Amino acid sequence: MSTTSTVSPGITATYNGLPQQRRLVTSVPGPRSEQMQALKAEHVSAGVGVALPVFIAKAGGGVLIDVDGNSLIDMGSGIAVTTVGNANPDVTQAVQDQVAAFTHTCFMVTPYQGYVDVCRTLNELTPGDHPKRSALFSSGAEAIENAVKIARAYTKRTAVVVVEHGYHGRTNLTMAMTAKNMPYKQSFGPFAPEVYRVPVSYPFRDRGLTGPEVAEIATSRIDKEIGAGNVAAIIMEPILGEGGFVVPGAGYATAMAQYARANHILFIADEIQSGFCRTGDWFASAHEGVIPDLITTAKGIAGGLPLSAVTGRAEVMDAVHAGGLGGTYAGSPAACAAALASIGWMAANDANSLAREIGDAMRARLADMATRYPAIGDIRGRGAMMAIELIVPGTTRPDADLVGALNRYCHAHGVVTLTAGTYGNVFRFLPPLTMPLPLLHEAFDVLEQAFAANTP
Ligand code: PLZ
Repeated sequence: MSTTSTVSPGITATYNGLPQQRRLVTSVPGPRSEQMQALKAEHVSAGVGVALPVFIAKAGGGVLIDVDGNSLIDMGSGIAVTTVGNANPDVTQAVQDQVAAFTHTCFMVTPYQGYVDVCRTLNELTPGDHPKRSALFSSGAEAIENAVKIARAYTKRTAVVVVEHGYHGRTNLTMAMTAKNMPYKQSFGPFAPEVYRVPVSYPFRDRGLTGPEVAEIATSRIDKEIGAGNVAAIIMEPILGEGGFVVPGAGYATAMAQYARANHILFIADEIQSGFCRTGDWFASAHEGVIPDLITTAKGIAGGLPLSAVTGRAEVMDAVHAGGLGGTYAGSPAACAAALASIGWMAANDANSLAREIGDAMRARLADMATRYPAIGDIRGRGAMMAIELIVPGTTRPDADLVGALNRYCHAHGVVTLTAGTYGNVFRFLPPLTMPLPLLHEAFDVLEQAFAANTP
């Protein structure tokens, strides 16, 4: 094993006592992580993969500390979850207070105030000032499942329209709604019926078509192949997350929402990845001024505790019979306490400005790199949700191998990065909003070195 020794130059900040620096004291993964990885292979289903087999002991600010003592820069936030920072002190305090008082009652048996407070907060924060209601669940997929249940109960229709490159989860219904086969769907069918997929605006690959032009193709497809009168809901991510941070062309979401309204179809925004200040607004729907009928949230809502929600028009949310929505752990007291603390932190710290500042820094670094590395075909995203799509220079042919090589380089050099995209050729950046800017720049220095080492 080769021992490397890399320490960030001149970074003195700490977060929760953790020095905010990249520090490598072993190879990555180190020997302890390798031992743990062997245990994992022995005891954990092979179906559960890991992107980087480095076992984590502590985290906070902009770093993950592994069991070998390496300090890695966190450019993923556990897939857009720890937006307020890992082990954010406000969140840990609120959770500790809550679990010391009671851990669980089941809201459907004997309720508690935290659940109601989270719903009220969501009703206030989400786009639109119409009367709203919310319901809480545990995972993103569960929120999507429930949004579909609610939409079907309200409209008394069954068809659900989703878009190409969309991702909505791994349960049976949400697998059907997710576009990409590998690794999400392969060998897991049959899938839920009445799910239909239409084109989405993908400016980099649409050969000049505008957002409204792609929406026209999509809505005509709905008319001709499904029949608008059979459709309960159109569901889309305002920025496609797993699909590669595709930002649909201006006017696409608006046109889809208008078509939905004209045909008494509910328009549902899946903000599970894009919500809660990630894009520089509380919700990414706001960038287009779209007011969804229902909105699903999870991930960044609760600083790392499992919580998800469906929020929407009161008359829609109340159309379900009493007892029709729930779940043993849905809206658990600890997760509700974490959500209230996280949202409170976002409001008190102007998290949207932090996201925009981080986004501006990332976009500038990536634009600069694009002048030297023509494999960067597209730079896109909003706020602290930014990505590059890599192609064979001079074409739009996806270069997934290069993304893989860059990803391995970043991991080996102490930067935790994530990939994405239907073609596997997107490199995405989702730092926590507590990331110190010098550390963010260091992560991009490493990325630049990765390009230099892996391109001609
Ligand atoms: N909708 C928009 O991004 C989760 C998936 C990670 P769950 N995305 C990360 C993986 O490989 O499983 C996601 C999302 C959008 C729904 C979901 C599903 O959320 O909490 O993972 O169920």
